[in-house]
Amino acid sequence: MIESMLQYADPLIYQAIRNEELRQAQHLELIASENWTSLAVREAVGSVMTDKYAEGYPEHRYYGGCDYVDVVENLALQRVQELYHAEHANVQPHSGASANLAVYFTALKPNDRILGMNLSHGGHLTHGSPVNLSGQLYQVRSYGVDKETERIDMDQVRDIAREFQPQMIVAGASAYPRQLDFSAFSQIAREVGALLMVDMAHIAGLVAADLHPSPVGFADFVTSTTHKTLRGPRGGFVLTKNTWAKKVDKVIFPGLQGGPLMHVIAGKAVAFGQAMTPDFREYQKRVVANAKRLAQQLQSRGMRIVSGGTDNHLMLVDVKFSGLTGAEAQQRLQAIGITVNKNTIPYETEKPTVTSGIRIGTPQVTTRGLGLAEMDKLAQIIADAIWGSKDVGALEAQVKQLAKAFPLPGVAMPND
Ligand code: DSN
Repeated sequence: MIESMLQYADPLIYQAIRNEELRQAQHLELIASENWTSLAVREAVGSVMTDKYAEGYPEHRYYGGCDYVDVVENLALQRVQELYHAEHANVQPHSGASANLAVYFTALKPNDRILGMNLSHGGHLTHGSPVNLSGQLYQVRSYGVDKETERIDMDQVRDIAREFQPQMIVAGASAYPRQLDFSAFSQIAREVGALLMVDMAHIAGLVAADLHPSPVGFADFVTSTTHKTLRGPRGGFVLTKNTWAKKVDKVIFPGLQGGPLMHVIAGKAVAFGQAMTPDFREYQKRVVANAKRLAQQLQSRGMRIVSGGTDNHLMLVDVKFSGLTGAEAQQRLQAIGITVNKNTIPYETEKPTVTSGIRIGTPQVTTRGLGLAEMDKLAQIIADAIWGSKDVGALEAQVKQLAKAFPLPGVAMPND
């Protein structure tokens, strides 16, 4: 029994996984935080490394038999440090949220003050939202984007920081289409005596490819996930200077986590290795070029793009003018085979479950090979769906055709 393949051992789970694979292959996935991992990454994640307990760190484990997991974790550490020119790394955080919590627990005391980006302006739950532990353990103030430019107003950040005197400033976003000025954040942090944490989860791939300025060197702590633009397995990591190394390692284990997910760390190591290649840099260039083109084309079809465009892999589309809410637009696109998520826009007037916008990202469709010509096509399909100006069946057929022309690597498709 234990050696039988999933298909026979558990047909229900097998079928659900197969259905998900086909869903991803037959639809166009435009969720900005998703991607399509390489077969090599998935092979590592699906390997025997999942069976091994390895509490501790390489060469200092609480269990025997750790020779090969040590090889894997050491390679992951060397690679991520080289990739981002970091003094110290920890690749054990199970997620970006755990990585952020680890930094807070490393550098702050309960009731300390943190200044992070407003969630509804593009920030993240773990940057001080009241529904997250970060908003419950610490006093929080937030900065946002300017009403006119819809870009972060660094003067506002400085003013709030001077008044609030935070112990930590958090930079980084999950729905911000513009470049982040880490140098300015770091100057403000120094001026008010705060530490700077940059959560680069969304842009980690762009930073690795030198297409976005790196926070390393400006920030005391850099956190990230591995599965967004970076195209690795689902997980997190922390980068820091040597001065914080011991403390952050201790907070992650034994402070917050138990046994590291060695299979995921193996996948991270593979992804970090892939991110060092010229191919990866070319891929990231295409991700950004595709996002810019899609944003321009949507604009030319009457859509309002928050801040007027994008510098990175994502854009926010304000769908209010079409008479739809974000939730309705998401639903309408879903019906024709395009997956996006509803998203608040700056100065949002709707509930987070409704919203006035959708967030669109190009990492996954770029991995499957869509280029500028396809962005033009996609913009036409999305705009027609949102304006309700074309037959749903016809739009669905166009999406199917695009998806078929750009198969996901390694997916066996059923015969038509
Ligand atoms: N859920 C992620 C995103 O979609 O951006 C952030 O954690």
